[in-house]
Amino acid sequence: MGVRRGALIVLEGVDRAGKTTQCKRLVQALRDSGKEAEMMRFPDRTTMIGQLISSYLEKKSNLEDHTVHLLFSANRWEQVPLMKKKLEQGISLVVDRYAFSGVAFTSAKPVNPAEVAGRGGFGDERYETSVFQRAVQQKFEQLIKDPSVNWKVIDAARSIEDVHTEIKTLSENAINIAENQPIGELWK
Ligand code: ADP
Ligand code: 2DT
Repeated sequence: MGVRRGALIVLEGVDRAGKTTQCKRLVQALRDSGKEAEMMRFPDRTTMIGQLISSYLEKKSNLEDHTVHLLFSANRWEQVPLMKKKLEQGISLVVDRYAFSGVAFTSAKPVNPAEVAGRGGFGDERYETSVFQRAVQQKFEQLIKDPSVNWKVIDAARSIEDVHTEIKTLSENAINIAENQPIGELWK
């Protein structure tokens, strides 16, 4: 019998929902229970493409909307061979944002720029305004209607511990199911 493959576990949501906190907690908990798990995040700002994205997000450079969308996409594709290898080796990947953020953020951009400008907000990076984040949230709500993706909706307005307990249980189930299934492709 071959190695049982790992699961691809993606945490999506608006800024400050607690994704990074929960990804770290989840990887630690999975490891503590003897499972192999690693964390990844997108955008991965460490690569050459990631540095272009980072500069754009920090408003140090401007990029045309389609161009930056494709950079985000390329920034995932450049990691796909490594991700597949790890999954095949039985390592579960806990990923802080993935292609759903790509769709949600780009498609939220038709929000009236005049309305977004000047509103107080979150941090200083591009997209970090409450108006834009509301538009992103609505896009995520559309995306989770897609039955081809195994979505679980988590109420993030609870304590870090309560949210973690739920994510851990759901992830353990997902890992058990994934073990017996071939690696699929997103949106195929
Ligand atoms: P994201 O990665 O979604 O942007 P973070 O995990 O970085 O969010 O969390 C944003 C901030 O909120 C951090 O200061 C974090 O400690 C805090 N935080 C995360 N989860 C919770 C929670 N369930 N309750 C209260 N504060 C939280
Ligand atoms: P972080 O704050 O999580 O580093 O994200 N984004 C992300 C996109 O617009 N398209 C994408 O494909 C991805 C993965 C979400 C930085 C910002 O980048 C946005 C917030």
